Amino acid sequence: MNLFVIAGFLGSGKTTLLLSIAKAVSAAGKKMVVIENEIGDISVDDVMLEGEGLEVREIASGCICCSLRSDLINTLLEIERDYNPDIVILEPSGVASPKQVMSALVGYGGKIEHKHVAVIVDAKRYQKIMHADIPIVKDGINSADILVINKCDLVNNDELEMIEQGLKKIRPEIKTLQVSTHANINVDKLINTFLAVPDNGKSKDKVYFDLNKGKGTAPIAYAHGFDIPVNDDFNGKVFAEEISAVLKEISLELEQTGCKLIGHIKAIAKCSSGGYMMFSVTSAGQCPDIKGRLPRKPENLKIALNVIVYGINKNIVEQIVIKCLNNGGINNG
Ligand SMILES: Nc1nc2c(ncn2[C@@H]2O[C@H](COP(=O)(O)OP(=O)(O)OP(=O)(O)O)[C@@H](O)[C@H]2O)c(=O)[nH]1
Ligand SMILES: [Mg+2]
Repeated sequence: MNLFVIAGFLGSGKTTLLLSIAKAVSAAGKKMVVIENEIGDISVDDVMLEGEGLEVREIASGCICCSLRSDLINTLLEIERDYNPDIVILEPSGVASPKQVMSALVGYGGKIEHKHVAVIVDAKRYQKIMHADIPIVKDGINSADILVINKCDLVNNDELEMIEQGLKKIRPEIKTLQVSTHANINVDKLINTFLAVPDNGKSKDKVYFDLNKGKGTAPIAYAHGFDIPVNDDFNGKVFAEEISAVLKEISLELEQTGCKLIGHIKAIAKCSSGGYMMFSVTSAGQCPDIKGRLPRKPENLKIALNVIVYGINKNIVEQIVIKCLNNGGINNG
């Protein structure tokens, strides 16, 4: 069994990239399982990946790098016993320390031939995220086997050069790869790198990450799940516009109320008979990226909304979410 970890800060593009890689790996005839560990009480990513036909194991809300170490080990043992896949792809939550995730596997009783950690760097938000000085971001850069500079389609060459230089200051020897999942730039190279890089033994490192370091910069995760009544005159386009307007409003209000950094605001609408629509916002005032499709006349719609932000009180996040949903005319039960 080979373990590939796709780590990186909130909203850097892990799941989007994972989906492209997973499809290619499956198409190459390899047996593969995806493990998702998402921050927040409601998962969004696994709903989306399952909607794309993938087999996903979810590890309950909480972070696999600290409190859920045994869950990770047990899940892997179970997967090895029941499926024995060629490849396991693990997406730790965007606030997990990749170093701790790998350290959590020390003493794993099963057989992992090859481990490889790709850390995704968000090119568009590079400066903002680095300035926020969140310990796990630097920790991620330090523990990567490869740094994937994603969202290249959103920045120019000068910005890319500046990011490369910034990363090389921290890890002079590190391999970097400039990627755009949306524009399909270098995703194939990443897939090849994934399959080719040998285990460098990093997982045998001792844990030295200081948990207390992150105290001042802990994220707030607020989750909200509800059903939406669907009428005969349901219109998917109007629905998408309404949800988009609400999410944009939430991001703006959060910023105006002093939120230090938007990690990821994401929502998924799912219909029980199949089909989903996912919305994602990673900066204030951004029109959400939308992925997926709903049936023309869904018989029901379940919404899961996850807001992960820094530097703001959870009650205020809740108030803002409820207010914006109400203002947007979204009946949130
Ligand atoms: N422009 C652009 N956007 C991208 C690219 N890759 C991902 N995104 C967008 O970035 C946002 C976050 O993507 P996700 O794949 O959900 O990020 P993630 O790292 O899995 O997020 P979390 O699991 O919440 O930490 C989405 O709106 C994606 O559409 C890219 O190459 N270019
Ligand atoms: Mg994700």
